[in-house]
Amino acid sequence: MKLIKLALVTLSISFALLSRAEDGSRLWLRADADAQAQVSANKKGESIAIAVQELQTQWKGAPVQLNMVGKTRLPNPDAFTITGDSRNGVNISASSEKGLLYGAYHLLRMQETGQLNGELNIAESPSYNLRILNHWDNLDGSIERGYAGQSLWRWEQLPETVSPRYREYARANASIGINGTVLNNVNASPQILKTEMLEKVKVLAGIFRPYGIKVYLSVNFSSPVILDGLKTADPLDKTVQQWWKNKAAEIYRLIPDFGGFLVKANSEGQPGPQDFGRTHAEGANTLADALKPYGGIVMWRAFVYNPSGDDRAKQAYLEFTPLDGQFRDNVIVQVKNGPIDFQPREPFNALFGAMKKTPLMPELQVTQEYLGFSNHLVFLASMWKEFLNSDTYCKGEGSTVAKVTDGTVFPNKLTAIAGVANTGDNTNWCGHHFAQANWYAFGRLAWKHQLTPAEIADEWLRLTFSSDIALVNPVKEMMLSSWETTVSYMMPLGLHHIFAWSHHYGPEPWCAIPGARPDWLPSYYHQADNTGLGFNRTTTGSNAVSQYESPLREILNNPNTCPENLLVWFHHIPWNHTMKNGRSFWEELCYRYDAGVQQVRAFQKIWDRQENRVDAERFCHVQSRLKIQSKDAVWWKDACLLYFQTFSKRPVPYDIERPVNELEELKMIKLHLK
Ligand code: BDP
Repeated sequence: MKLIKLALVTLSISFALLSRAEDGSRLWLRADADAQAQVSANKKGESIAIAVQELQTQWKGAPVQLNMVGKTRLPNPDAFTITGDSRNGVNISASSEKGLLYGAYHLLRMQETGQLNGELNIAESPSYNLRILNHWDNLDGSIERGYAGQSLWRWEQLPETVSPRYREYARANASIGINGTVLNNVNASPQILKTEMLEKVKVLAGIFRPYGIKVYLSVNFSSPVILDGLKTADPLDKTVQQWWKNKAAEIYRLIPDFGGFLVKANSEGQPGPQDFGRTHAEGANTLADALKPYGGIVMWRAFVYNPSGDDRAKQAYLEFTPLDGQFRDNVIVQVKNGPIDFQPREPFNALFGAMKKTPLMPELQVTQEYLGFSNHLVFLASMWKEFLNSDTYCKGEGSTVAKVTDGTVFPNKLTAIAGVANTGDNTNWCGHHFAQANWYAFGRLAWKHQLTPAEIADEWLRLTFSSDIALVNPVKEMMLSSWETTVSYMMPLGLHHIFAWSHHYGPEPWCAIPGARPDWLPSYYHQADNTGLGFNRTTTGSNAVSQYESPLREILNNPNTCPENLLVWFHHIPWNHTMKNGRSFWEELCYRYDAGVQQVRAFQKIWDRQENRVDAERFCHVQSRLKIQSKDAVWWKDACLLYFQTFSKRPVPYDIERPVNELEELKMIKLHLK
């Protein structure tokens, strides 16, 4: 008898543990679904039905009424108001179904993060009208720069078989306001536009539609030639124009609310209008004309540079500013936050503010191509806010990047922002549990760029882990310092692109591949020599500073006023240059690398203290990732300091941790990553 009892007890304990097991698959949507709220709506519809169902099962307050109101009251279709009292009766109003859905998710978020205290008086309208994820997913299921498994899209099973994750994906996005998704890689296979692929896209579009998400596709500029054997893809050729018109008609027959095209042209070997002596504007306009009758748009990327040219950081500006005013009104130019390429820290791209007659949309990278893949804990909201808050001075002080892209400074109707997704088919979606916070933060900032990283981290932690302040406070601090920490151990003081060849994971400042494009090698960027370190982009160098407005260009041009965190981005700094704190530049470099290492160690301590507040599965996962991050930070520090020391010929300050690796051994590390 005793034995049986014992067995039962053991069984129930393991059941309890099992039921507490957490694999991260529920993301930030973990509210219990056992509520029985009274919810009514003055209209019927697919999205309203979702809003009603979400509230019925999760809302624990007073009855909720969903009101569809006229456009005069709420002109932005995504906007909503929430009024009333959470204890007596709540009203959510919007002029579209989507708006009501966003209102429902907002109310639930308030409940789950403990922000309800009776009276409700909320009015929200999105910062950007289009809030889009870019998936760099290939048709064979692989993901370029993806670190969370294979693509979510099972092309080989579609259109017949539909994964349950498609709906979960749509729901997660809708809950944070994302309303568009580009399904395939910017290095686009022309095959995506074949009829049989479009039939598959149609199924995804149908699942995403009730969640307010439109589907877009990346297209290859040579599609007319490759798919249908046209003699040319010249955008001014009549047969080519007709081809795009026919293709658009075919797409819209299948997907009436199709969003449009994303195009990477004449960039890193992709075909484009310049192959035919045409401009980016001429290329974009041909596609835009085809989409125009259906309300579709073209997102034309400005990520362009070529090996023979000028300083890579200047090229997008040089190619695009002469075209300002030449694009159709359904074209928006998509510009990466920085002028090079999603580096750990970059100044903003000078195109922001410079294109006065063309709408621009920021492109952020949610996937951590240059920030430790899914091994390092890096909360990117801090980086994105620094970028969005950067002052372009294009219409005087206060013309921040956010304001020049959200319709405030320039009255553009088309406003948008894109994030390169970090999702894959891993159970926890993003590889690292904390990488989910970056997906979340992208959506939240796209919706409301005024939110602070602290507010976003706070919300996310409460939704994803717990509202226990003994967890929220220290872990939030860790998240908030994690980007700066990573910059410190990877590329402090404006260093950039000193990554290992091709995979961009570890350090290889010494990398030299015979015959390689110079602008794909670290020495192009760091310019280390016996006198100092850094790329001279001042008026005595490449003069990239002059692409910025005054007074910013003068501030950047002077090493004494240039922000120190961008010092060697803009200047070749002598090793003995005196920093603001009195240290020499070399010493400061050493201290920054060391600080990065020390901070990751501190993260490990913060996390270990959470053992009793986090389920074992997620706790151990994050703990083991932090170990990797800690080891990698030492690897970065030793590699960079030992290598740059061969130029500086100065000692590593004696009070910081000594190198534990030999430079020659570090140089032999070759990772076989993609
Ligand atoms: C770089 C990536 C490359 C992308 C390219 C792009 O290394 O894989 O194709 O950007 O954005 O960051 O087009």
